[in-house]
Amino acid sequence: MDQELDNICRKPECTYSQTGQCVLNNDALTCPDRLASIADLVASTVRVRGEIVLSAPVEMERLSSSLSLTVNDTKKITRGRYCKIIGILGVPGTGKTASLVSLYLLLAHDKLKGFRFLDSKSVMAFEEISKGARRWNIGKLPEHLTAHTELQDERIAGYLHLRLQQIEDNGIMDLLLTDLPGEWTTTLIETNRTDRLGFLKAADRIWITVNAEEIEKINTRQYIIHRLSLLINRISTFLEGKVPDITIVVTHCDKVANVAEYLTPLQALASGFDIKIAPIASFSGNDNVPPGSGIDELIADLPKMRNSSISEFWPNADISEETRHILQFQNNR
Ligand SMILES: Nc1nc2c(ncn2[C@@H]2O[C@H](COP(=O)(O)OP(=O)(O)OP(=O)(O)O)[C@@H](O)[C@H]2O)c(=O)[nH]1
Ligand SMILES: [Mg+2]
Repeated sequence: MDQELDNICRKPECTYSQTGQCVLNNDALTCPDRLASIADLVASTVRVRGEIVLSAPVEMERLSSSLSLTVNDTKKITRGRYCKIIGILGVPGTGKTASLVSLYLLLAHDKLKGFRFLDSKSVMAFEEISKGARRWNIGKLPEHLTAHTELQDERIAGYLHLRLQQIEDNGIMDLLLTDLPGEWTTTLIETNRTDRLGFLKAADRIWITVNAEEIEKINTRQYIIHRLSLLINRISTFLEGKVPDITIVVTHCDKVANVAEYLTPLQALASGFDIKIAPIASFSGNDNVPPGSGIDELIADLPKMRNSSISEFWPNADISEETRHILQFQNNR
């Protein structure tokens, strides 16, 4: 504090030099007890005010008010940081949102094998979609633990963000996962509608959810498999051969035994990319299958990127914009 201002008042208890306020509420410039000249006081006050003003707060990332992240929001996260984009497709009710809820709840309870939660820029969105599952106390599993997904803007994909750490080597991985309404997949299959699927061009992985119960039932099996093959072909055509690996995520595996054998013929559709099959049970009413089964394998498979030098979680080397698919996608919008 300025030495001059320690002696500006006749009263020893005066705290003007600390607070800038007279304890007697006198105007500082006309106070009868002041010692310093008005000119000194004005000059010193300006200096003191300069000193006591707090430094500007560190600018925090501000994300839009919608719960999931917009492409613009993701720019703030992807700036200088490699994020893996996971595009999740699947017709309504096949368990896209449930898989995200299950992943989030496993992380929240520190039960995702091999990983720990570090951060999320979309906690509120995860909280929102997890509400139903949080209310479920052990007992009979309700038919619907998640609500049908609806977007604020029916044409723009929203993203959910997670930052995870792999326990084995402390590597950090940022994920941006879409939570889309199933109709986006239905219209891709039925009418080849692709205008709102541009984000797939930036995807590092595509998950396609399918309900194991519908594969198990003989009367729906062939129909579902046929539609899955149509979907994979549509994606492949849309992405003009630059297709990331696809994982067929077989949900509801708490309810039926393994149905993967019926899906393996679909792997023949992979040309220049891989098709993997991953059974999961996002929730479970079956004592023998813990809720969240298979989610850890799904996540552990993500760092294994095909044909990529970026196989480690968090590469130290700078990545040029040309090799960053999300940046290309953002720049081309
Ligand atoms: N038992 C069990 N139930 C599941 C599983 N996955 C999803 N469900 C149930 O199936 C319902 C539909 O799942 P959602 O995740 O909402 O389906 P979605 O694919 O997001 O559907 P849309 O948002 O309509 O496209 C949920 O309410 C869950 O109760 C699972 O692995 N096991
Ligand atoms: Mg949904």
